[in-house]
Amino acid sequence: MVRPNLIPPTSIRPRPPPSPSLSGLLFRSIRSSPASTPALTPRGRLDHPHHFRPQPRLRLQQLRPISSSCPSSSNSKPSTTQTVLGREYKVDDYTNVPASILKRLTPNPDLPYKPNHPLQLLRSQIESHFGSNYHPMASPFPVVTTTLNFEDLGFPDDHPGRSPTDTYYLNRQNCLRTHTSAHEVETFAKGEQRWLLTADVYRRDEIDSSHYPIFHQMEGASIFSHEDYRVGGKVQTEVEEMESRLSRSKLLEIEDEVDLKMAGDYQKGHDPRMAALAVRHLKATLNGLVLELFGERHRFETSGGATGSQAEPLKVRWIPATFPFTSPSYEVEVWFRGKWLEILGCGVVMERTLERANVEGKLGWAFGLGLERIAMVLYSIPDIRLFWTEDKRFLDQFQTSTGGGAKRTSDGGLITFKPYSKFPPCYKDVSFWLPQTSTTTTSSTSPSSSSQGQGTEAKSSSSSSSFHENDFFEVVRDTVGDLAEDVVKIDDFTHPKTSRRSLCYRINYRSMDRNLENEETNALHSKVVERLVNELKLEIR
Ligand code: FA5
Ligand code: MG
Repeated sequence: MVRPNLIPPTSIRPRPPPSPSLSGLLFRSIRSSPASTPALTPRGRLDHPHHFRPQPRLRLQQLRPISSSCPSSSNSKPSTTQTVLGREYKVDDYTNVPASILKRLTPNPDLPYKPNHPLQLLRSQIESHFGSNYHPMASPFPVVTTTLNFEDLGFPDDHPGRSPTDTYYLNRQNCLRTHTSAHEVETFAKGEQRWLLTADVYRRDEIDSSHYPIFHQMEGASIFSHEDYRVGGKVQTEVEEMESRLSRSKLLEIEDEVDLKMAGDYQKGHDPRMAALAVRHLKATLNGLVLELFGERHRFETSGGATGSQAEPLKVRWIPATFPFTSPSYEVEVWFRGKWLEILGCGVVMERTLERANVEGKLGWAFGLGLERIAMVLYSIPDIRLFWTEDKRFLDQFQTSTGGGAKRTSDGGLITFKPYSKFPPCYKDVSFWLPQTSTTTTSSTSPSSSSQGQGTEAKSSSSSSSFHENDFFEVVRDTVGDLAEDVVKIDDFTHPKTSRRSLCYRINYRSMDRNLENEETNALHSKVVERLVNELKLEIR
């Protein structure tokens, strides 16, 4: 296994006060379609800007003894500390990592380094594309301080992404990193200027074919000294080279008409000419990456070469976004299986990030991409759970002729996943009344109380003040693991007289590897229902 460079454990630093100028920032991207209608998320929900109000939290078996990778030498205080990969963490009122996630930390997930795994192929293809100018790194230890994950990056204290409904906390000071941007400050502080960093990240999120609580991101960044931005200097030369290479290639059509103001505008401290050049460099770099990753496949599919799959033209679009640590900010989406799939977020690095890293006189950009999402599009992998399977029928399809970085199978074809089985789904519904602790009840189309996306994934809001649907999803995942293919809310009802609210979710049970008997599904479903009653205090209808 190649681990080019390991980042040392993060240290706990005092929390600086949140920047008042950022406290009003929205976490979720604000998608402005030309007609200024709210954009639909991949799941067809409205993606709202939202105003976050902290809410009482629900705990999943918060203080139960937790399994650990390296058992603590003393078992005298099992409920006050927990050990993660050999390090001890004090349990407190924020602790919310369920056993099903802790188990996955052993061994440290490293799919992007597993030979002939699709994520390994993709990581090395991206690293080779960027070439020797960019230093590839990994960061195997998944726990970071909240300072690194949030404060250093300008997330205000009441930012929804910080809520325990969205983030896995070991305790108030430490969490499972929710994005690779958590390593920006320390990486810049080490003097790295052009780098790529791959790591596993963790989020409490919905359950469907493109969301998983553990996934992998690659962070990339490039910063230049002010001198490099002079007319005819290094940045301009690189931009012109990349742009002319892109315009020579007619393979892809990339839609990019983002309004600068919608993307957050240039930062006050930046010379607008330099910032504009940084944006051009960012866009040319990432459009070049999109072309590298999807160009050949696009040609193959549009020339009718895709065996059996519906050949569709590849569409890529740039949209404005909001991240507390970049401005202007963007997201890139790819049209996949009839919907827009967001594959990365990016922008011009905030001055604050470089100040925290003690880097002076530099300006540049960063991006964070979801490896699974790109691999799904690239190799036609229909379900994000497949990345975790040990089934040879999956893994054998990613054997390449030349190993890392190759896009071709041993017989020279483009790698395209061929589903080996599709066992029948088994739907089970669960309807329940929300606990009557709520003072206000908002409808499901009101602004969400939650957003992870560091951040922009849309969430459906189910905001009775003590219910968050991520808690519901967590119970499902923690009970049935990968046997839940997706979970969809199918009913939301408020009783006209009592104002009590009830919700109904449909859980789709399906194994990727075998047939699930109805009896087994019933037993699983009963366990889920039991935990909903005991842990979330829901009243089943
Ligand atoms: C971020 O995480 C930012 N840190 C990205 C960034 C880096 C912006 C540097 C600016 C500068 P976001 O939450 O949108 O952004 O996630 C980035 C990508 O991760 C998404 O585009 C998507 O491809 C992937 N992703 C997000 N949530 C999930 C999930 N639950 N499962 C799989 N992939 C996900
Ligand atoms: Mg996003």
